Amino acid sequence: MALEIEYLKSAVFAQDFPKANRPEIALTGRSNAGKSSFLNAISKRPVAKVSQEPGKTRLLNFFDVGKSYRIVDMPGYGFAKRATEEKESWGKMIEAYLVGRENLAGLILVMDIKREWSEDEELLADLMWSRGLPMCVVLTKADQLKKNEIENRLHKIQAQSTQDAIFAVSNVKKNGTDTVEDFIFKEWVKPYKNKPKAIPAPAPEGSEE
Ligand SMILES: Nc1nc2c(ncn2[C@@H]2O[C@H](COP(=O)(O)OP(=O)(O)O)[C@@H](O)[C@H]2O)c(=O)[nH]1
Ligand SMILES: [Mg+2]
Repeated sequence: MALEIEYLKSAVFAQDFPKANRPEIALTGRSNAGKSSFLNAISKRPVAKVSQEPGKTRLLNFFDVGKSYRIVDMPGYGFAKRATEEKESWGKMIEAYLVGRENLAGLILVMDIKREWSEDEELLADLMWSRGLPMCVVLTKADQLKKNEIENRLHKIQAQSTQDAIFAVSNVKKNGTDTVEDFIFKEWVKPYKNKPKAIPAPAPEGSEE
């Protein structure tokens, strides 16, 4: 089912992030992996062009999904040609968000189905693991492979990554994209909402309210 996805804002620093009042799902992957196309595939209307505007490609772009959660489109990694300094600032921004964002509920790692799991993907997986947060892997451009090749790639990436939740999709044909969205909603967003709120510390005995 297509979703109401609305661009909210772009930011780099935590003080500029929207209020942490909804669970957020980070969307990341190499540039050209198909992040924006994936966002568009699950959306009623094209929204991802926002994140392709010059200047916004290096920011965290926050999108509201219906009334229940957010997707945060992150800048693509793997800019081999970029200056080291720039790559470093990218890393710091991503890490600060993934490590520090209190309402982060999961990470969607988007990969071209023809690419191999690499050190970059492993780093992201480690970050999520260290926080005890879930992730899934979305292999895009499945329309470019035959059915048995898709199966082979799924097995290979699973062996390389040791991830459990791996999906093959076609953003252009919208094959498998809704399955991913259903999974995120059922496994990450709903449980987050039902998570018991932290119990406030009791007032010290004899204290007046
Ligand atoms: N054939 C095919 N092309 C795709 C798919 N997803 C993305 N693309 C193409 O890959 C290129 C990069 O996609 P984009 O969504 O901009 O990647 P991003 O940089 O990760 O946001 C574009 O030319 C897309 O049309 C897919 O599932 N199948
Ligand atoms: Mg993009």
